[in-house]
Amino acid sequence: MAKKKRAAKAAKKSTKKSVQSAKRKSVLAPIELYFWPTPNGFKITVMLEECGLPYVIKPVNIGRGDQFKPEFLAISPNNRMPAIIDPNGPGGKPISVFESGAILQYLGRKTGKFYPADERKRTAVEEWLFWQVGGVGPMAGQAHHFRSYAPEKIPYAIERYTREVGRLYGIIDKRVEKRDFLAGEYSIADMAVYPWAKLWERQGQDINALPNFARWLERIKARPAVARGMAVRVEQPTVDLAKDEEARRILFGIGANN
Ligand SMILES: N[C@@H](CCC(=O)N[C@@H](CS)C(=O)NCC(=O)O)C(=O)O
Repeated sequence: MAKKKRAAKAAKKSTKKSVQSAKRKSVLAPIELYFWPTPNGFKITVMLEECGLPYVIKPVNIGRGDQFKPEFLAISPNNRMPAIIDPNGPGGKPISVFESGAILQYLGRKTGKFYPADERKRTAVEEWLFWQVGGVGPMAGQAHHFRSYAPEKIPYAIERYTREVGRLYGIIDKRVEKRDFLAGEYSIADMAVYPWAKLWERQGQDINALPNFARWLERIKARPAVARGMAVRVEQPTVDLAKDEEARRILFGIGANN
């Protein structure tokens, strides 16, 4: 009897151990980040670094058309990176997420970090997050396009997007005059704007006219996780759009889904 009891106890202990180890494994299973080193990609590497979440990079070479592959479209139907697969999503089951803003919110909810649960604070973060995804990203993207990549220099387009980016950075300059970060505390909204805003020079902006904006950039840059996130690269040659005609054709011309 004592022998039977001991055996049952040992079996229970071993089951508990393997459940614990399986749990540990699934908790530690890295998030797969579909990534290319661009401002939209860096938003997510910064957040993953800030949260200390394990992740693996799955390169999506957008200059070679990886974004049109069926396996990528299955998780990101808009043929844009970034996207993630979290093997340990809701209910312990995998989940995929596309759109950088949705990914930042998902990771913020998952970790309880940089996306406050308090409704007033959360609403403020969302205002500035959506302001980025609907404004800064598209406008700065068009500024890059017409200033650096368009086959002809179109003064109207260059002026329009350069002026619009200047207007948006002027809004940041006012916003951070009396607070450290866009929504008060450092949040996913700052992480969304920073990788674009740090490229102000390429967007034709004058930083001397934006002293609070410049200090806000420095505050974010000084964070070790930001430095790590912004340093992530892929083990493939990156594409120089200014010199690479094939990449320009794929990105700006006749891609399968454009
Ligand atoms: N709204 C998207 C934009 C993402 C985006 O534009 N990604 C670009 C690189 S920065 C891309 O994947 N481009 C591929 C293409 O244009 O085919 C987001 O915020 O995630």
